[in-house]
Amino acid sequence: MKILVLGGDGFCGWPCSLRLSARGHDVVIVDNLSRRSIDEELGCQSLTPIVSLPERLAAWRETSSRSIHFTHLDIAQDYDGLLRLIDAQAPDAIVHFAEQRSAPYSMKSSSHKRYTIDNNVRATHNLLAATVESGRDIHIVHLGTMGVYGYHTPGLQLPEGYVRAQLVDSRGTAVESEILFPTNPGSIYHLTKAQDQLLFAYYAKNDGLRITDLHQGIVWGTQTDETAYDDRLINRFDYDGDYGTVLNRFLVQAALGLPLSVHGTGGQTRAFIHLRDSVRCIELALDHAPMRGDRVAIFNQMTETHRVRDLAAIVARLTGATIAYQANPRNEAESNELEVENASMVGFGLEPTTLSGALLDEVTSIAGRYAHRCDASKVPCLSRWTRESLADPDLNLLATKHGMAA
Ligand code: NAD
Ligand code: USQ
Repeated sequence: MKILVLGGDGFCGWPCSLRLSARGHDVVIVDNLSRRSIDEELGCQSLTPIVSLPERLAAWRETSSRSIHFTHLDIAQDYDGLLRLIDAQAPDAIVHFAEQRSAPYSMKSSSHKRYTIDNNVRATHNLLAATVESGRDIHIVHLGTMGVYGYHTPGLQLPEGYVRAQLVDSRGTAVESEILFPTNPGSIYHLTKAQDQLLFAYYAKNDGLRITDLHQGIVWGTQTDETAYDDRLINRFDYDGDYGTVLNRFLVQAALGLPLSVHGTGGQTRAFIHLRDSVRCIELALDHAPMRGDRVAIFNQMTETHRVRDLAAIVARLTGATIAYQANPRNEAESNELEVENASMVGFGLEPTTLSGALLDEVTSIAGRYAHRCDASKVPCLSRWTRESLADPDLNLLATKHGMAA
């Protein structure tokens, strides 16, 4: 297949591009390198030393004898460029990772909120409109998030996108219906993914686009078989307070001898998936495209759930690290239950990789090997989500300690 990978220089997009290329697909990466610019803005680099995208692609050519092409394009800003690219490349499928993906970053200030909404909603809408305008039958695979469902203990197993509902009007008349599970996003970032869902539903209905939306949990791990071939192919590893996700952050904190930063009670339960399984799921989604006229195919892309404080306990046991409970800078439920259906991907052949000592060792060794590159002042989470948290004395103390304006 000819496949465009939008956002193919990122944490999930890079290993996915390599895997698809290794499987014999003709891959074109499309990226505006905004994630690398955000590194500059935040004054923080990936823990792992990632080389420039042209160097990455040259290394892939050398090690695999396969070529991946790159187009530098902002898909949110350059609609005509995107349409021309789709016309010129005539892809069979487009995998869409190209969005601002950090919830804390999206909540840092009004300008970060506006950027996240503008970038993500326009990126997705431009892709859909350009696909229709191109007149081509392209399977679109989008990376969405488990966070569209919200984290509020709904009291049922989260279904894969759709739920049977009984709607009751003011006269008590009940109507049975199957609807998109009501969204309950917890951050501006998650809100953009909820918006994406509606855009997909509309374009599938109105234009017959073939769309798969993958509601993905938190991705942990760093390497896949392909990124481990050569040091120049190494994947990005974010550890900072905005982009670092919880388990990867705990592993870096342990490697640096810092306490593991648990927000609030640590009773938050979240869905997780290892990077290797994430890449595998995208292959499976590409192999199981919906038919024209089908509704959006929504799959939950996660393999297990964990409470934050239990994860901290596992990492502490493995590494001897201590745990520090901190005031929560986010606006989220202190504690929630989470039960998720993931039968589709398992039915397609996913063999879930679950958290185990061996896998954690792999990530710990990355964290240990590159700990010298870590800037400890970038570790604390300082993005505060509410006016109340801006006034919180504990959080202000943390911010002052790290030289940030309180
Ligand atoms: P990332 O920030 O590492 O990668 C995103 C890539 O998209 C970057 O290379 C960036 O430069 C590019 N990009 C952003 N806006 C663009 C635009 N307008 N035009 C062109 N390129 C643009 O993020 P990631 O962790 O690889 O996540 C990829 C996708 O998967 C995101 O949509 C994210 O919401 C979703 N996701 C990620 C996780 C996770 O834990 N990392 C979990 C669930 C879902
Ligand atoms: N947390 C801590 N300590 C930390 C960092 C985080 O306790 O040092 C807590 C947070 O408060 C939150 C949980 O850990 O309760 C998860 O936070 P996270 O930063 O690991 O993940 P999140 O913000 O939810 O976002 C990540 C990705 C996002 C993706 C999402 C999937 O950045 O792109 O969509 O995971 S999901 O969580 O399923 O919505």
